[in-house]
Amino acid sequence: MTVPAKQTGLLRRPRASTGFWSWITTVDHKRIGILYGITAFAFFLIGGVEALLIRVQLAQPEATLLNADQYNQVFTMHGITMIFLVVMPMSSAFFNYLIPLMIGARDVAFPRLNAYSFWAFLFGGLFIYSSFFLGGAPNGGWFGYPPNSVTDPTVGMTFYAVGLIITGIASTVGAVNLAVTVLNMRAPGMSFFRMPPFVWMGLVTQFLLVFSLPIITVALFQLLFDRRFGTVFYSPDAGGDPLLWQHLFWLFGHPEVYILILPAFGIISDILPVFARKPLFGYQFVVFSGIAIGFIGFGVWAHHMFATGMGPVANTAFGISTMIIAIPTGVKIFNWMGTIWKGDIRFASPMLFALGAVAMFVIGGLSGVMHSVVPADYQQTDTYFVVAHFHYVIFGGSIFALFGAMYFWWPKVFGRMLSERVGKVQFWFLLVGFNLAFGPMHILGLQGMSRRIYTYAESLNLTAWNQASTIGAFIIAVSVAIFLVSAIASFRRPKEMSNDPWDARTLEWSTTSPPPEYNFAKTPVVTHLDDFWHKKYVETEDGEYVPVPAGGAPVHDPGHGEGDGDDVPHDVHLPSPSYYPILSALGLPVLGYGIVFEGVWWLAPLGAVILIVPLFAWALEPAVEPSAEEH
Ligand code: HEM
Ligand SMILES: [Cu+2]
Repeated sequence: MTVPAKQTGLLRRPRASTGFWSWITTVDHKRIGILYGITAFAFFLIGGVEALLIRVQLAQPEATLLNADQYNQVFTMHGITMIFLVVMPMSSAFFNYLIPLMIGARDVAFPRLNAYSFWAFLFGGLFIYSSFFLGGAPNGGWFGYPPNSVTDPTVGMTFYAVGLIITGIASTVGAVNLAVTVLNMRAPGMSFFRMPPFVWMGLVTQFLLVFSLPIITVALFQLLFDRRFGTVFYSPDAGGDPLLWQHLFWLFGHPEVYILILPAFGIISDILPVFARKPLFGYQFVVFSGIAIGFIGFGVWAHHMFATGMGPVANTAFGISTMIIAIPTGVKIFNWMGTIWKGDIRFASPMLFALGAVAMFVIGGLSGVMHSVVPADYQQTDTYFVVAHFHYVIFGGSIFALFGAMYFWWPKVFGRMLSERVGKVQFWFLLVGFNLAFGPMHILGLQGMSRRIYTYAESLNLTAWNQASTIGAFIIAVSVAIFLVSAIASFRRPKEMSNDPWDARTLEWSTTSPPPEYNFAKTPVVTHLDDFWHKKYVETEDGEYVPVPAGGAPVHDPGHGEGDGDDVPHDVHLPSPSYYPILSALGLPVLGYGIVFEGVWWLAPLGAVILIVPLFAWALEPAVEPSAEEH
């Protein structure tokens, strides 16, 4: 049906509901989630190639694949990519797709803002990567320590400052949007303590983002001003202080670590109960320990700075606060163990990856507690021991869990399964490759191999373990390739997945796979934690749960909105697609180039116009087409 022309914006309103333009202009949280996922996965492949370059360079002494300068760019871009362009947006992909479904909502609170955060993230990432072709990529490490990050004469670190400000804008508006969605859009009966753990951890993550990103943004502006406009915030010879950067950076950077890991905690807490066929053990503890981690995470930043000469009092205080944060983390691990304890466990792929994430995270967590012992950290800091530690945490914890999430929710998102057989093969390749790649780095670190060194002398006896590590990295690459092939192959299968292939517990499994555009034909009414599961199983007199109806077939509950074609409700008004989010986001990199390069300064005001004019048009454009009847 066509929409009568009541044009209020500057452009004719987009109409396409399929094809390329429908994806460009979409404001549907599910499509935005898919866009986030595909983009983050593409960056994961790029970051992975960079990792392989690093590992080939380090596989033998005196290697010459990369020179020192290229090596600096590659490891810096690898770190930036994995943190800001892979793990964060991959988590956003799942939050965007799942949070509205899990809380029984039709969309996020601000659908166009949601599209804006995706495009700003994509353009920010492309902007940073364009530096490779425009004078050199950032080369000062993902944490950009001054004075090097200020004095380096190439444009790389200017790209770093501007690019991270852009992706920071994307994350901030995305976080506000998702937080408001959870706080305001829950279905009737979905009280806070009936929310799935993934939603809870999502909420804590959004708060961490909202409170920590402004700090790094200020720090990045100061770095940018130092580099481009001659201020001296971080220049010691002119009265500035490089340690100021370290404090501001880690005041953001440590909470950031939890921004990377809390989504994984949520994923694990949702997957384990389904495959252990038991409710999550100690749900309230999982929630409160997540909140506690969020709070304490802001009080431990200086454990990244023990060796900077803060003095014994500060070192001790931050050492102790760091040990304390291990407590709520340990609580979670016990909850997970309690959940699988005596469970009726199915070792399906999502379960394998979730268990792998827990195991690897425990190893990374233990070496993290070792770092909180100040004298030990003096020895370990800036060696490969640290590199081993953080890969066990963010690769072991986050990436394993995110793969688990992909296997778990794939049938919901695409209506098709990923092959279980291939999934298990992929899991074992990842587990073996991962441990071979990063396990030896503990030893290399203790042998004194320094971090970020681009080559080493044969006489140091570091070669064997480095070779093992490189072989491990290639096994990881094989695992990722297996996933990619399996993902593509899944689209060869017919789209015929049932609503609830895993016998799961949360609301998203009550609607069709994939869900209709409006998610639920009728807004679900929630009466329990794990409400969907309680609709499938009833308690007998002796406290056992048995399926309704006998035989275990999932109940057909029309109340939860099976969207089979013509029962499409006519009173559901969904926000219409819009050009303005992508247009306005496009202004950000244009403005950025004008700031990075003096020669094209005029791009700055032009970018500002591209940024602002569509915002006004957006504000004047009604969110829902007044006469839309198509839905
Ligand atoms: C095939 C998998 C991977 C391999 C072989 C690998 C290897 C490495 C190596 C050798 C370094 C250089 C360490 C240094 O000199 O400081 C490094 C840095 C880093 N990696 Fe990875 N990595 C992999 C995957 C990941 C993933 C999945 C993440 C995050 C989720 C990640 C995050 C980082 C970070 C943050 C840095 C620090 C960069 C910097 O210091 O600027 N890596 N990686
Ligand atoms: Cu930290």
